[in-house]
Amino acid sequence: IGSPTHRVVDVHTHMYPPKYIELLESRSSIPLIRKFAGAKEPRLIILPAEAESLDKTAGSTETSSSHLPGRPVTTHYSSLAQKLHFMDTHGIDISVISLANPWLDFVAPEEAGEAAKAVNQEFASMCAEPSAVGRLFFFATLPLTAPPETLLAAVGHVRSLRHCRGVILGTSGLGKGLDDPALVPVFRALAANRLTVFLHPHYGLPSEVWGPRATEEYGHVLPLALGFPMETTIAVARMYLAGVFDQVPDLRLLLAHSGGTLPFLAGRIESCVVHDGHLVKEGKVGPGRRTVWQVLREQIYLDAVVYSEVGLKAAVDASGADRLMFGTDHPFFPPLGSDEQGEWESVTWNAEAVKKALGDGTDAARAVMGGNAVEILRLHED
Ligand code: 5CU
Repeated sequence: IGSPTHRVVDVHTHMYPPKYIELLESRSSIPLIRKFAGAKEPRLIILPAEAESLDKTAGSTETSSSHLPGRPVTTHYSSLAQKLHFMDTHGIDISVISLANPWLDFVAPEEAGEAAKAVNQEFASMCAEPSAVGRLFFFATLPLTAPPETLLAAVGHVRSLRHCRGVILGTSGLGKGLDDPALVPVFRALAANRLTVFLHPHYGLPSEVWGPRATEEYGHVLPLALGFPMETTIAVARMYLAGVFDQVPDLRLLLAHSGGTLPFLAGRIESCVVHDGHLVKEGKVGPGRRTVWQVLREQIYLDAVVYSEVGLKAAVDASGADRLMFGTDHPFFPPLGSDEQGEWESVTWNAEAVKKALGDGTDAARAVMGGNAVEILRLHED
């Protein structure tokens, strides 16, 4: 896909570095990595919806891998050489790697600061490897469970790391979501240091929503296809309603999965705001109010990980083609019927969606495939 003048950049691509893998291996409740008798690779079990099937496996003799909870931990999760091979296979020039969910959300407050330092240092070292220089940048991880001073110190630490361009953040914040006033100083510090926040879901929706048949019969489809995007949508809507974007106008958010359902639902959010008697009475719907549409075009970027030109066109219409950036979600969604060392159809679907939505070889398509990321994340500065 790439050429010397038109870089292809993957802004949504994860890694679990060795220290983090060790941490997950040492755990007995989710998130964890566990070996199962008869299975070649250990399994990574992270999603709340997977905890139920983990419990069921405990009392079962079934060892067929399609019945085991989670996903196999292959070299794609932690190996730098494998990441570079994946990039080469798909014509990706530059990747902005990030720790995958659930980051350090579960780490005890007194351990979180050191854990974040270790993980961020591992990312910094990977990006500084001779084979990776100029090809890898990263979004760092914050110790959100740590005391406020440790958390703010972590922002200071990551801003000094040469290849760091932002931080990856889940939706739980300090435990009360991203509309928590206590997070505003953190957002201010990130904005002041030009660190983009890559907002990524993990928790989905409560498992009752999926009904009693989901665990046995529907696999990962409902939590991943619907729970993840709704979680992101709700988190950003809450930030908008709390006025976070006005309080921190320099804050820049890159939303995973093309903003969840935000491009599709922004009009409905707007209508509900304007027709809410309570908000109107409180003067929150006055002439100075920035609409959700404005915030989408001024403070929000979207990745292009939506697998279809239909969703991608909505993202372009909402945020503009100059705010969209290609991504793969590697190492998630490997091909199940072909060699993992070859092409991944999950990647091809996203690249095809860009071509179909914006035209093959157009300036807009090239911008989404890499030009936007180079500018927005300053990837020309090594
Ligand atoms: O397959 C999955 O569970 C995931 C995940 O957990 N996180 C992600 O970014 N994509 C897929």
